[in-house]
Amino acid sequence: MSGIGRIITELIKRRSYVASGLHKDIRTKIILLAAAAALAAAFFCGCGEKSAPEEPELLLGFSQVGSESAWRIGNTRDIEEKAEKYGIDLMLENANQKQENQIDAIRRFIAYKVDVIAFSPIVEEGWDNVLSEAKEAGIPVILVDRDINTKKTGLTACLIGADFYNEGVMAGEYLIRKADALNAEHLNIVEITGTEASTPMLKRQAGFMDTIKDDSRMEVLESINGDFLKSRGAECMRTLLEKYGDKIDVIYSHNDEMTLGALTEIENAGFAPGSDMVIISIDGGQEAIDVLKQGKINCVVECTPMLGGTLMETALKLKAGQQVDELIHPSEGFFSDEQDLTKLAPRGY
Ligand code: GYE
Repeated sequence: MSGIGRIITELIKRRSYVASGLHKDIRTKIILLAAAAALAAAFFCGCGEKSAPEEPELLLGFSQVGSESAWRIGNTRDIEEKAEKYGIDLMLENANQKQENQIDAIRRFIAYKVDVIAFSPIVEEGWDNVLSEAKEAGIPVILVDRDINTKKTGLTACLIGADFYNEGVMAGEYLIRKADALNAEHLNIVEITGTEASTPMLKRQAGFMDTIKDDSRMEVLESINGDFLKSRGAECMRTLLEKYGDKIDVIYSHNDEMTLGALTEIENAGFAPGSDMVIISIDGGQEAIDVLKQGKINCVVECTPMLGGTLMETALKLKAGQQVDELIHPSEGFFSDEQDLTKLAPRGY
């Protein structure tokens, strides 16, 4: 394609995406204006001349789950910042917690012929059709944060995200150490889980349960779905307190938001979180770490949302036709009342 042709196609591709939320007529006018501007620019720059070499470019479509937590907001911000840093054009869509919105977004990315598609699947099932469409269009797909479950092969290039099973193991191991430290004979545990059928929910539960299952001191009273939301965490805690009251010894919550929601309810019910009840959380956002330092949370397993740099590097490799690792886990630790946290650097989310 000629230089001018390429400029026009690119402009139409980009501008029409930006305008996709607008009325169709306005959109058409914007596209025509963009095309006319490109033509005029090409004319005044001197038609037959060789244009300056273009920067290597990449158009990345990313469908985010929503804005349900500090983790998620930090993750979105990091992806935006790293796209800017790597000179990558980012088409970012927020699915507001709905799988059908993610499917629609992926279809739009395919229609706009992005170079690479990335998304954080809200749940594991139900992606075969739309991902087969991306495969047919020849667009590589990167899974960010969460995994999918499929019998088909070759639908995705790789997964960049935390080892959620190991996070559950770290939570369970902390509890075993805590039981030793407390000389506990028996501990009644309640679990507030993340979004049903999502990878972090399934694996954080499995890692924790596998770790404590052979310890006869541990009894799980109930697992209840808090959907990773603060308001649901509070609701779940109210239900659990009404049902079990002071029988509850331990709360294992799959993210900081639900933990923070639950803490208010625990205090309202007259209990001291962190001493009357052991509180274990996951994510490690600043607010939860501050509460841990106050002694109201006992352990926070780290889950880093800073996946943007690896995402951009992987997308560039895929566009260049290079091999990428199928599974990339960031390294993660945990924070607890066993440690001196006075010198801990700001968390950044
Ligand atoms: O723990 C939670 C978020 O998928 C790791 O989703 C992510 C989880 C995170 O909303 O806070």
